[in-house]
Amino acid sequence: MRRIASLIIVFILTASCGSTTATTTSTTSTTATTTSTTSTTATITPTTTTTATTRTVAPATTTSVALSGAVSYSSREIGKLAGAVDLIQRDIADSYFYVVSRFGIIQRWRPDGTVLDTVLDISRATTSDGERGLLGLAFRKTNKKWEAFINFTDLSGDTIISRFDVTSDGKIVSSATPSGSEILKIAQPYSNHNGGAVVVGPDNMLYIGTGDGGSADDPERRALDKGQLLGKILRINPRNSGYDIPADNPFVDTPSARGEIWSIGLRNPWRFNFDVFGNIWIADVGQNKWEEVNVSPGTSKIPGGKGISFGWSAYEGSHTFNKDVDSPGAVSPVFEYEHKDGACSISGGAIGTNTTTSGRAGWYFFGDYCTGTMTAILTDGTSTVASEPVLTDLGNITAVRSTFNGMFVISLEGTVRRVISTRQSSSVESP
Ligand SMILES: [Ca+2]
Repeated sequence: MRRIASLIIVFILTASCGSTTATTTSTTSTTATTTSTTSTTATITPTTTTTATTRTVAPATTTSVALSGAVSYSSREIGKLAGAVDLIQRDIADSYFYVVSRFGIIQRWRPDGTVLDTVLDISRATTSDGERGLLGLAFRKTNKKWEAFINFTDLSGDTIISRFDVTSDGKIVSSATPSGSEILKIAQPYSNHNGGAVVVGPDNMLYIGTGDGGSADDPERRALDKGQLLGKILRINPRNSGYDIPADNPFVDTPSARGEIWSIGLRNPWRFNFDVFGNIWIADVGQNKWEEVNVSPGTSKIPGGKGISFGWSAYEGSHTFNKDVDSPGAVSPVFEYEHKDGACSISGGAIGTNTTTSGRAGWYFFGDYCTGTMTAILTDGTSTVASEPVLTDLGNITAVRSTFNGMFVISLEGTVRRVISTRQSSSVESP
């Protein structure tokens, strides 16, 4: 029974992968799985070292699911921007990539990586020491009008979310206020763990990942405190300046809770995103031992993560951490990996489609900042059913990002590489 349920979830998550074409393809491969479960495991390595210990999640089922056979990976450098931390395609009708540098610069690149122009320069308004700087960018379209949002650290070290108008041809309008109109400011008690992601959800609301404030071990236990904005995913509806709190946010009626909060219990959700079906995928950076990937199911109307606790700092990954706080019902990660062989900090993340990563629709791709390795996992929604190494020697990986037709891995040294997957022909031929 558990097996059937898990296959169904695999199907749902696998189908959550982008275009209609990709969805159709995954349906086919998943159907094939149910009829020939053991015949084509190929080179997929079932997760052996990262089985989540139990909390609210049943033990990982060790189903050997082979969805698409083996793939091989390669990468190709397309361009460089020092301090690169993000890459976004605004719209399928706009082929340019917006590449974000922590030093306060946003460039537009043609898809071949050549620079078209610099569309934003807030280098004088931000400080980029430590984990600070210009950290994230998102675009939103409302009634045919585009706007852009950035997440950056101001000169006092506090987090600012600001807004810009965007012209129909994709230029960010910053002449009046160079760093945009302030939407939200969050005081940062320490220099590290500033979060950094700013994401427009499938419901067209703005989601913001905030770190727990920094230092180490969540010293003021902020991450599970619903009265504080730190250590959370927030959900707001920006106005031209300032914002409204959506009436359907989970804690708007909870006394002493901040209505902006969408999810709690996060340490430093540096990169998170939604797939096209509304599931949320959060790569949360760990403390001393465990890096983690979290998934929470959702829809386009009620995206994943609503009212969910992801555990920190009662838990680091699925392991008890601060014993003086608890988070009953916290969701365990679907995947975690230990700090060994130099691994230290997860940088999420993109969900593959058959357009971006052939043969790996529905898989989640991420990197580690310290080892420079990239990994792909396939989850059934509660645990990981397959994982495989993708590429190594990628530098200090800051993000893995996807556009409408490509997947990219970005390093702090500035290198942006396109990730290429190639399906292998079947290796199960008879002699
Ligand atoms: Ca967690």
